[in-house]
Amino acid sequence: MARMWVLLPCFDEEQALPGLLTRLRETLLKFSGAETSANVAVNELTVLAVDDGSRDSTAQIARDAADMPSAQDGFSVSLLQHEKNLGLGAAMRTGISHFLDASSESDWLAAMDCDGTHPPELLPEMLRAAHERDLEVVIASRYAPGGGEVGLSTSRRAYSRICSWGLGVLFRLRGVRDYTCGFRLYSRGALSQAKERYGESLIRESGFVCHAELLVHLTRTGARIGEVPLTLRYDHKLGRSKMRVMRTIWRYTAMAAREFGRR
Ligand SMILES: Nc1nc2c(ncn2[C@@H]2O[C@H](COP(=O)(O)OP(=O)(O)OP(=O)(O)O)[C@@H](O)[C@H]2O)c(=O)[nH]1
Ligand SMILES: [Mg+2]
Repeated sequence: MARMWVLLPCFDEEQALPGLLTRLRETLLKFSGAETSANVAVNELTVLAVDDGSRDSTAQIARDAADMPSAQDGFSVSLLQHEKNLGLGAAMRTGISHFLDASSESDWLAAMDCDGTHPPELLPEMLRAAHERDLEVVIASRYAPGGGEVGLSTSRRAYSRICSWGLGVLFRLRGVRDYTCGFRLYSRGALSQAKERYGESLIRESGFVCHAELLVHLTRTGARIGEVPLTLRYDHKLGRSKMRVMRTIWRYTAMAAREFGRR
């Protein structure tokens, strides 16, 4: 039996967080349900909510969920907090460090947006893919056959595709079509190996580019990466977008210049 940890980087997500926590609790039952074979059984799910200086009630919502008397169903919430906003990359760093300190060998770390666009119900399938295809990182991918996006503007759709295409041309990471989506499953082994090599530089980017940077570093430390199709539900997005498109394009360029050609 393994434990699934779910890292939620949260910044002003009071609208989406309560519904996502409910859906994650329900998803835990699916891991032990008939559709999951015995060797992928998960009996505990711990949410790591990393509140990054939110100005709304995000932290309070996570704290209330964390303070709930521990239920018998194996579901729990831990709140990690930055006093002020340090960015998505810093939240990923905090969550990954906590996971590596607190988890056991057979545990898995999932990371996902908590704005309502990533369906947590996909997690059992991601874990099954990891076991059946011997993967250490599973990307929920908009660009895998069967994946897609609903409710996204044409310009945002084009922007995401161009970023993934450009990173693909430069880095050619095996098994990767979607370089930028933050919905992924990581094995403990792959993360700890990458952390051992890169230390605090495992994630240097403070913004959205951290997801692509992490993939590049994981590949260089030998992680086996694959994808399962994701339908991104932008029509379910709650709260405002924090993505600053021009700044993110600039950071992709800077990260690519820094990493390209390195081994
Ligand atoms: N911890 C932390 N999380 C952040 C920050 N900015 C965004 N996030 C979280 O990162 C996830 C992705 O942010 P989004 O604003 O949805 O960005 P996106 O999915 O790339 O683009 P849109 O959905 O169009 O906004 C969400 O869970 C946000 O709460 C930040 O500064 N710190
Ligand atoms: Mg989003």
